[in-house]
Amino acid sequence: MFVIRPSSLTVFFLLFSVNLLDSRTVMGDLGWIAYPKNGWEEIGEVDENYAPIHTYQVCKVMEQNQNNWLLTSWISNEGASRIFIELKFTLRDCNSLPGGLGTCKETFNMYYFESDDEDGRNIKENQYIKIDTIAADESFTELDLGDRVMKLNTEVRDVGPLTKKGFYLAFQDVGACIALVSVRVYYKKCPSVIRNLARFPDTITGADSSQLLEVSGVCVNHSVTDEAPKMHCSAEGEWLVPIGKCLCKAGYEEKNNTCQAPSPVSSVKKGKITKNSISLSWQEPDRPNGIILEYEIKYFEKDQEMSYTIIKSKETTITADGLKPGSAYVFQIRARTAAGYGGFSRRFEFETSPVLAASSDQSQIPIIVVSVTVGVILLAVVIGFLLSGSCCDHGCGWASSLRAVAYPSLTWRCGYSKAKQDPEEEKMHFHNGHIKLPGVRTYIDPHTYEDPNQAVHEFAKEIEASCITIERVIGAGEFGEVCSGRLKLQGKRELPVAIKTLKVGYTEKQRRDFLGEASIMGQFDHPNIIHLEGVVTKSKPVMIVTEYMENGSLDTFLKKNDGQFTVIQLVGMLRGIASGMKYLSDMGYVHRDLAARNILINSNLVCKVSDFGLSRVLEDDPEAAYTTRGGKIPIRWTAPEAIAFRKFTSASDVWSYGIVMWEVMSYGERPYWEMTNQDVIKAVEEGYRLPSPMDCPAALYQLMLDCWQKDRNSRPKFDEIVSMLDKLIRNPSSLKTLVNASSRVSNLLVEHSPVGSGAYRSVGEWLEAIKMGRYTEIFMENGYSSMDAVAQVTLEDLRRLGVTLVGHQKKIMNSLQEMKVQLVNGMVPL
Ligand code: ACK
Repeated sequence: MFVIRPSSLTVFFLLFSVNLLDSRTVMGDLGWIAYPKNGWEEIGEVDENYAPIHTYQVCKVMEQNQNNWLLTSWISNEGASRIFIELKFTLRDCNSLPGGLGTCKETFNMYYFESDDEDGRNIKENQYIKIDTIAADESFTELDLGDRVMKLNTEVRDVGPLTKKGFYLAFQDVGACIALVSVRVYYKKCPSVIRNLARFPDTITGADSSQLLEVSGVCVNHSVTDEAPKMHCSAEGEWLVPIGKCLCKAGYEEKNNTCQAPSPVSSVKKGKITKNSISLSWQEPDRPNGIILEYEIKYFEKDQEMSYTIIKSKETTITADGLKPGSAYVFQIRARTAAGYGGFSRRFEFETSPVLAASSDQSQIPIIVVSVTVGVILLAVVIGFLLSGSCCDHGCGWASSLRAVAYPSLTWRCGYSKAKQDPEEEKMHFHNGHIKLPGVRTYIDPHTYEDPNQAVHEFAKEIEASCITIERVIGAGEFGEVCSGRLKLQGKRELPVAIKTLKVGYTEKQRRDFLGEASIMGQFDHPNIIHLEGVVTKSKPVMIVTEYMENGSLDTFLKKNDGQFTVIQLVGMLRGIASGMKYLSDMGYVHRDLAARNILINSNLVCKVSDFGLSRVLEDDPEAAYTTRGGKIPIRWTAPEAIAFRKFTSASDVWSYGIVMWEVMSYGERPYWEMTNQDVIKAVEEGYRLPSPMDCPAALYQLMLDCWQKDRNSRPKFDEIVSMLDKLIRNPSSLKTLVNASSRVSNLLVEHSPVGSGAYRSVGEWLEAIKMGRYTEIFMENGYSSMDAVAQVTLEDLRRLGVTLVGHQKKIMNSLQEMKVQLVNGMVPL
């Protein structure tokens, strides 16, 4: 059976449980034993289908010293080390039994005994281990009996770790009136899934109720590991915290969690052969798996594989010319559909015609002539190629010539249009693998392009506006509205997308800056970086189209869902952000505006870094403020050296990451609350740091403090942060130690000082001001009658005083911190 967990947070995970025993579905004898024989008895009832209902009852409420046992038969645990037992039973209310009150009980006990086989059946009752005393939520009375309404109770208990192959259960009655209607024994598992192109097997949950099992995924067919794929199977049978991914192999494209592509061309025939050319024809692959858009024909002179030529053709015939006479050539062909390239065919070998010798003594002449001619042709090809690679009209350099050869000229109705080339066929030459298609691993600053339009088309695909359906406006960006909608490219499934638009009447600079973001984003390919689908520049409005993130920006999302996630889920979010940042820093890209508002989160709670800009980076951020040196900087998120002398590096991104950690763990609280930017700069310079958020695991707060080291070289690197978070996720008990409440406050305050020097005249006034006036009396009665006394209040004190609502605790503790911060800032010399 499976249950879909209902959730307003749109976290859809299938939770699986597997029955080891369900007394309701056993058709024959259950084989359970009652001892003594006159204790528990089976009631021989049948349901409407005449199937037996195995109900056991006992009701010795008038007799003293009852000790009635009901032992199940042996139950295999099928390898599970934690099992769950669900009991359904009715229980008689003792008060409704006149005369039975003295001896009548309203509970019974459940036990278990582990054994590898059925031999354990004869063991003594005192060898059984008690699981729990079971009481009814609702007991029934005489009246209910009259109405024939029996109140059925359901109780679930779990047992683990189990170390043997199976176990017995036992139910002990000590004088109650019970009918045990059903017993279901099950274990939980995380069901097999495919995530990020990796297959994760059915996984039985761990023995410990808080244990997360790290499970490695196996890449689906035609895909290879990018970062080792892993997920964590929780004790509840949920898959959590996906890490890493597989990527479709070159020539395969991701579709519905698989990598599908056309099958190889299997039959290739030679046509006309001359001394310099070979014509070929072939048949469409047996399984095209889509519409074939073109074929790629790779050929090289036999034994010269390092120097090959590629021809692209939309037809199933080609002629390879410019070949050496009398030489063997190897050909391989592959087809491309919208899903990408299929595999290459096997190698087909054909030979050009030899040059016939006129006479024996002149036999060397044609060979020399041919050799010289071929040499000259080859030289011309090489020179031509080198020239085309290095000499570009517009000074665009190597990259653009590469693009011209690498991108075929294909235009289709709803698709991408790319650089123009020879219409039907085109040729590329490769030598020693010099022309390498994708795989740019270093970030290229679009500023290095003289023509920004060229940069955007280098890194972003042009989408035709007709492929986009705009559905609604979801927000406002610096350059225009942000909308949600759908993108349907030919041969691809429709995708939900976010669409940033450039408002009408833009200046050339605005257009450049707007598209600059796409030029940057288009260079990244990582599960924790927002994915660019493409741009619309050929029609108006100009648009940037990205993947759609259902839950929007992380700060708003966390504020809306305050307190609703487990620590592991929060750490999962942080791990994703750190992994995206590691990728960016490996690429040499410094973000400069890393903050929860610039992280987007999808329905699976996967976080992705977004908001990549050029000069406008910080102009568009409402948090960014002008510094004395004229730049605009989001002070609360920025490392001191970046504020002071604009030293932005991956290490300053690490500082910002620490602030994001703080935002996440405090569910979107504003860093440094309402302190002014100037006060924040001063406090940080003086060595003050944000205090730990409430209920924050000590290990995470320590990591934040490490990110906020003054010396940027002492801060951890993003790869270290990822490893550290992975370790915590693997070992969730390490997250159980929380920063204790009293040290939380003092972390920010190097010096402790009384709070009440002026801001509020009385405790009542303070509590009223923060709308917590209802607690004034309690505070006063418990000795917190002055602001000085209030300064010492800890979270434990609040709980003791009866402030049990987490929201109220937060409000009071945060207000105390704020007052202390203000006081300390007042003491810091300007
Ligand atoms: O918090 P939000 O809902 O998430 O409001 C802002 C708004 O647009 C202006 O930036 C939302 N937004 C931006 N990019 C995306 C995206 N790729 N998917 C979903 N929402 C987005 C953001």
